[in-house]
Amino acid sequence: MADNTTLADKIAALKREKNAVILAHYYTRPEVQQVADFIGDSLALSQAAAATDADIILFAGVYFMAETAKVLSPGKKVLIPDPAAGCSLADSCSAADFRRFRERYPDHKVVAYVNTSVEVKALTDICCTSSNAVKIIRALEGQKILFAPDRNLGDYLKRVTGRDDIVLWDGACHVHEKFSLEKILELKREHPDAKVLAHPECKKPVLLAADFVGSTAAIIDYVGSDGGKKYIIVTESGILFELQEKYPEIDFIPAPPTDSTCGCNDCEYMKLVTLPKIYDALVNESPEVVIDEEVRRRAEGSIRNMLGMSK
Ligand code: CIZ
Repeated sequence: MADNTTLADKIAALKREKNAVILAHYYTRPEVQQVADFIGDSLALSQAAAATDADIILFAGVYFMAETAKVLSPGKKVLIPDPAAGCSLADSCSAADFRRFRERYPDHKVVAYVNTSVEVKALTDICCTSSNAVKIIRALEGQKILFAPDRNLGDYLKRVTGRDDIVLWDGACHVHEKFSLEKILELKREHPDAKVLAHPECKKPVLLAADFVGSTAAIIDYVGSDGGKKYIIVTESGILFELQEKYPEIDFIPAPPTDSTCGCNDCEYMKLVTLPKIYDALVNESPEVVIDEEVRRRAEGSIRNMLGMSK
């Protein structure tokens, strides 16, 4: 069994040989982020997928992200190292249920978070990510809006934009829902000099206790511009790798989930992506993401609408 360093070298050689690019999400394992050509949130990764001239995109992330890359680059081979890397948000919103839900609001613009299946995106007018959701909702002033699938992000959007009338789907991210106000307050008592930075998929009481609320990219940027020395980070623990790489002199304290006395809050799906699986996927050029062309075409409209509004 090769060690991680050897595997990383082999992965680099395979990428060159096959003109492949690895896109990795901030929530993946540190050693996975280290072999990536591009690390980012789902917005930046979808922009990178749309722009790359590689023949193969290996998506180190969860399934809906790889699907988005395939939608934007249908002529390329898109590989997902572990197709079981799902998403509780995407799973909370089946296309059949969503279609029925949408039919109840025929005069509403349908805005769906990218954390949805390609079939749900095909039923959507405009996608959004946590990086651009506020901007997209604000751009729809005067129009009725249906937002899916994250009720916490949706509730946050209502508060920030003053749009109380947004109709919400009732889904949640199983990782962000596990943060509790009690644990955050405990950490604040232990570290009174630390600011709390939270992801908008967290529940309202957690967000109200935070000094800053933003996407992973926004949290990383905030630390860069804030000038603080200590932060309590309330999102999936994978982000700590990028934070520590970028700001080694700063102290980051990961917030634990409710059901733990210590440790980080991990997304088990993101952690399914490992170096051996990346290596195997590049060798075999499989598992590959395959999407029905009609569904892909319809989903592409909602993603391109988002990209157009995110410039
Ligand atoms: O949009 C993403 O990539 C997710 C899932 C989180 C974030 O805020 O970046």
